[in-house]
Amino acid sequence: MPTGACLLVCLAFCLCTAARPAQKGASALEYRILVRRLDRSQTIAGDFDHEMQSKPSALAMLNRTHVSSSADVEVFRVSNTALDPFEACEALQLHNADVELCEADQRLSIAATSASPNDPRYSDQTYLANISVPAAWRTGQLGTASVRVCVVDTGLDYTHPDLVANLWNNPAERTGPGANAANGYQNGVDDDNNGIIDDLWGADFTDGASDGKVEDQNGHGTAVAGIIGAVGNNGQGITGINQVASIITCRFMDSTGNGFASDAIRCLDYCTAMGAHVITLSAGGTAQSSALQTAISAATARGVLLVASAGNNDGSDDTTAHYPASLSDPGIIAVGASTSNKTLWSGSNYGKNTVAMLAPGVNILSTGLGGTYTTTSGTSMAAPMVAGAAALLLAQFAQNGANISTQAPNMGLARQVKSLLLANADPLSAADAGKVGGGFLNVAAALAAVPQGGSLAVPTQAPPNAAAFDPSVDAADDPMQKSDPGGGNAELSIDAEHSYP
Ligand SMILES: [Ca+2]
Ligand SMILES: [Ca+2]
Ligand SMILES: [Ca+2]
Repeated sequence: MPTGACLLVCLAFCLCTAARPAQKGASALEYRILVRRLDRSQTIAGDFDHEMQSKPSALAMLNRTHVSSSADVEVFRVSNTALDPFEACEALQLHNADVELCEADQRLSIAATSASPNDPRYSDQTYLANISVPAAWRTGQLGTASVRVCVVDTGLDYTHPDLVANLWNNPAERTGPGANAANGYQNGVDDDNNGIIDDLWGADFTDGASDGKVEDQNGHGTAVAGIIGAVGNNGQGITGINQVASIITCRFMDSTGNGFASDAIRCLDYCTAMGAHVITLSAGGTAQSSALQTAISAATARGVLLVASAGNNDGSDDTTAHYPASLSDPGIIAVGASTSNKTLWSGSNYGKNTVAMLAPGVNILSTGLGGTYTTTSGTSMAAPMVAGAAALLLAQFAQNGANISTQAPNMGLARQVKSLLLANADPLSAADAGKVGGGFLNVAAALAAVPQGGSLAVPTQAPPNAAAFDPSVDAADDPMQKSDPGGGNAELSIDAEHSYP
């Protein structure tokens, strides 16, 4: 084993197995550094301790977390009592001739979150003010990594610099035997025994796959994720509704934005097993799947809120079903898209019994593939607004003392979140109110209504989706159902209007 590798193992071991022998009065700095070097296949070979002999505490851990594709840098997590990022980089470059660049990851030098985030394109995210997110942030609630949102979609650009810090990282897979920086923490072993090998950021079930290859080949899932939880106040790009988040990804749709219900079902099971509180599914199809309904019911029975897009056919989900938005389940919240004027967007589906509320869905700026940013329209972008709002509310529930565990039957949690979002929505115009069950998303109003002490009152009034679509009415007239190529395995497609590069 090369000296450098030994050192890395030793340093990681020391940190993992024993409390750091803290220096008097010193507490460990936690930060990340970005490194670009000529040959990433090798571990860093320099003697970190050499220059630090005079320091009371050497670099305790140099742990590569991921590689950024757009900037071509590796990201290392550092825990140290003596060195600041500048000194750590100085030492690295002194002893490693191939280190071209080393700098502090920006998050350290700036406050982690702020009610006035410094993200340069925040001013282009006018939809945030539209749904009163800044007012919600001013209460001090900016999101938390202890609430998990699972994005069931086309995958994720998991190296996007404006997403990485807010992505769930499967701890069991990351620390499995032999998982290290050199192999990208992929040891070829299912370390948490959940059936998926090396599911570091989530799972891929596209076309019957069962692996951890969640890379987004479409861009849709990456845009959805950014709305929910792009890293806030990190000096780059945009901010999510949750400036801090924990986003799990589950990929079931391919590069064309299409996938099978059977694969979506496996995603629902996976998200639930991984402890998701909110699942967002910005996709739909017109063919009914009772298996999909069963999987959703299993998730919502544990308190998981499923946020679904209403669809972009300018039609009623009450009369022509759009699954899963039209499914009958009180733990589903189906979202239609509005314009920036809080009116129903002309392309959005609607339905008094099925579509619970509206959120912005036109020209929505979010994260794109390859570390870029992109603008997309459709109910696909409206649904993650509500999912993001739900996550922020759950963060407040937790702060107020509620048990937000989804590990036991806890149906009241999803119902309560849904109820708060609906009860505190802005009223719609008379014309729109005739087409949509609830109002327009108001995050600040809903957040302010989260009860103190964590008491959960199950709403007595039946919300939209309690009755929802009756498939016996017109399923026989549904052309998609008649021609379902999957032999009962319904197909789902993204609900977005965008051509991705
Ligand atoms: Ca696994
Ligand atoms: Ca593994
Ligand atoms: Ca940002």
